[in-house]
Order: sequence, then C-alpha cells, then structure tokens
Amino acid sequence: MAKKKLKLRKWIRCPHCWHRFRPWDCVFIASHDSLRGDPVLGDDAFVRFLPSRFTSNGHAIDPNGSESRDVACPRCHLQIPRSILELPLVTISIVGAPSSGKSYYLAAMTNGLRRALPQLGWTIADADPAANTLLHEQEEKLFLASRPDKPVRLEKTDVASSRLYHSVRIDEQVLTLPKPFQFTITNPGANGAGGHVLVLYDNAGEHFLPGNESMREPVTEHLTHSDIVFFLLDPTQDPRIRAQIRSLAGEPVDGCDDSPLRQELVLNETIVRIRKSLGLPTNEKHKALLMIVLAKADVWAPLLGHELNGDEPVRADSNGVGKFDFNSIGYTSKDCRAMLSKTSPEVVSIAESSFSRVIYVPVSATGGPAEEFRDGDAMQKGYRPQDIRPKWVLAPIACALGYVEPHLGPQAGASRASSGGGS
Ligand SMILES: Nc1nc2c(ncn2[C@@H]2O[C@H](COP(=O)(O)OP(=O)(O)O)[C@@H](O)[C@H]2O)c(=O)[nH]1
Ligand SMILES: [Mg+2]
Ligand SMILES: [Zn+2]
Repeated sequence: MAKKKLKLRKWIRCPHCWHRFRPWDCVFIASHDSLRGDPVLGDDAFVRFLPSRFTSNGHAIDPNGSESRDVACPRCHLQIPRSILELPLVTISIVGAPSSGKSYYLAAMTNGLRRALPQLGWTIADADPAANTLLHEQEEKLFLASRPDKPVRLEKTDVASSRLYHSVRIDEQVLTLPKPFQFTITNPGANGAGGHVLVLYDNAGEHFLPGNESMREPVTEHLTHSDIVFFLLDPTQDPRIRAQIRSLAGEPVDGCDDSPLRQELVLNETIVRIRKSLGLPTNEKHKALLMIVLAKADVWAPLLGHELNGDEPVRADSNGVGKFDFNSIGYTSKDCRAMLSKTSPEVVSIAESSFSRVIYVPVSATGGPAEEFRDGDAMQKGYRPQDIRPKWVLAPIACALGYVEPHLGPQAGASRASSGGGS
C-alpha cells in the first residue's frame, strides 16, 4: 500500500520556548539506554541528535542503532508532538487570581471536550499524553471516580512544582518553562485533512499578583504568543457582587467567601505584561481574543438576567447534527457584560480598552458549591463526583475554535458574539 505523504508546515513554533524553526531542524530523541546526558536537559535525559540514518519505515536511527520516533525542539530540546509538524497551533493561556477556579475549570473543560466533541463530529486526542498527566489525574478524580459518593478535591499545585515547569539550560542560563497541556483536534468540514494542536497554558495565579517581580518571564511569556487569553474572573470574590447575591437570596450564600483580592489588578497586570512584551503603542489594542470566563456561575447566575440554556450551548441544526449555539453565547455575553458594567465596570473597561475582541461567558465547573468533609484530622472542602454537573464549560472553547477557524464558528464567531471592545 502506498504510504501517505506527510504535509509538513513551513514553520514550527515550539510550545515550550516559542522558538520558531523549520520542520527539518527538529532534533530526534535517542532511545538507546546508553545515550543519556543532554547538555540542555541534564544527565537523565536522552541525547538529542540530528539523524543521518533512517529505517525503511522512515524512522530515525540513533547513534547507537536504536529506532527513534520522538522529536524535540532544536532550542530547548523538549519533546514536541509530531502533530505540531503538520497542524497549526491554537494557543490559549488561562489566567486568573488564586482560587478563581482555574484547576476545576480546566478539568471540567477537557473532560467535557472529550465527551462532547465526538458528538459534534470532531475528534480530540492527547497530542502528548505524557504532557497531560496532571490533567488526566484531575479529570479522573472528578469525573471517573470508582467511589463517586466519596468527596474529593483538587489539591493546590505548588507554584514551584516540577509538574508545572521544565528547567532547561540555554545559552549558559537556566530557564523555567511552563508545561503546556496539548491536544490534537480535527474538525468537521476539514475532510479529515485539517485540524489544530490545541495548546493550553495554566498559570499559577500567584505569578500575576502585582508586585510579584521574581516570578516573571519566561514563566508567563506564553501570553505574548497566545491567540486567545481566558481570564477566569470569579464574581463570588467581588464584594459588590457578593452583596447583590446575598440580598437576592436574603441569606448568606455558600461559595461566597470573603476575599480581599482585587481581580481587576490581576487582569491589569496580565495586560501590562502582554503589551510591554509586544511593545504595543498606548492606543493600539491587542489583536488576540480575550475571553472573560465568569467562573462559579452556579452561585451568581441569578444576577445574569436569563436562565442559561442547556448544559452546554449546543443545539441541533436542521439535519439533527449538534452545533455550538453562538447565538445563545452572544446574548449571554451581552448579559454578562451588562452585569459586570453595573457591579465591576473597571473589569469591562480594562478588558475592552486593551483587546480588540472580548467575549464574556459564564461557566460552572462543578455545578454547585463545595461541601465540608473530614479528611483525616482536618476538615476540607470538596465534591462528591456523583454530584458534579458542569455547565457551559465548553462555551469558551467553542469561541476560541470559532475564532481561529471561522468556518467552524459563528462566521467570524468572535465578532458576532462579541459584546464590546469595538471589534
Ligand atoms: N461554587 C463553585 N465553586 C467552585 C467552582 N469551581 C471551583 N470552585 C471552588 O473554588 C475553589 C478554588 O478553585 P480552584 O480551581 O482550585 O482555583 P485556582 O486556584 O484558580 O486553580 C475550590 O475550592 C472550589 O471548591 C464552581 O464551578 N462553582
Ligand atoms: Mg489551581
Ligand atoms: Zn523549544
């Protein structure tokens, strides 16, 4: 049978260090056990090499004769999925204040993608399963528990954890690079030929607290290269919104803990870093899409003005095929913006004065507030997996995919769904 020829991209962008290179400059990762010790990655890592010999199947042969299938970036030597050689990247940076709900959201969103996308005619797979292990664990905890009646919680990831960062030595300098999650997504209408590699950067909120100078680039440099920024805004941390929820409910509301953090400062810090890094003139807006993802909607949804439509903004088209419902996302974005304009106008103003496209979407990763449970000697807050009901967690990703691939979205999904920002 004739072998299908790979169509390589002209340029590759490394999802770890953002180095741009030609596909033929990729290095290969040796697999012979004697070939350990890489000058960039350290003594335990397999050597990286440029191959001169290949097997009859086209796989590289390492200097000690073993077949080598994995490829890496020529600069940072970190492994990249092979699909990056063929498919364009869509990069999404997820930012938000500590405890805004990023970890729960990421787990619910990726689990939702795995379940829902195939029903919409898309396929999704881990582009690099090893890179996604932290996510797998979190998804398993919340959605695939063997004891769904036993409360679980997602631990706070240590900001300095090697699970979140790689350490590499480039040009005599040790650099800390974030470990992105990576998926390969193929989409309808592409006849199986197209698709994207979705690269997600989760950020420890601590890196964005104003004044946290020591935690700067390159840990947050991916923001500059991202096509889309998801800013997780937790309305329940805003005292003005909390007061409204309480007065509507007439009593204290679960999930509305007091927090002194001003999230607009985190948003501002994010924007300042992007603008500085790109050297954008003061009156020029950044062209990436900003999604203001309003977390924990189960708590504050009564302020929205309308009921959220369905578990996900998906509806059947005239042929009965499921599609993301950008109309519903559009009017929901308007209502979210109207709510924020009343309660936290500075968020709207900071967002829309800096990004040319802004969409607001409510999400609830868990569907309800955490309950207290005993874990050893301590009391903890967590969820019984059987009670977790994510809502609208795919709306931000639908907008993101519609933004990079307009034929999938609402015909230039971003601009139609956008409720402000002068796009
Ligand atoms: N009510 C409600 N609480 C949530 C939701 N998602 C997360 N939380 C709570 O918010 C807290 C912080 O969430 P986490 O994802 O760890 O925040 P991160 O620091 O931004 O990663 C957790 O203790 C959760 O119980 C949600 O969708 N609804
Ligand atoms: Mg977290
Ligand atoms: Zn690299």
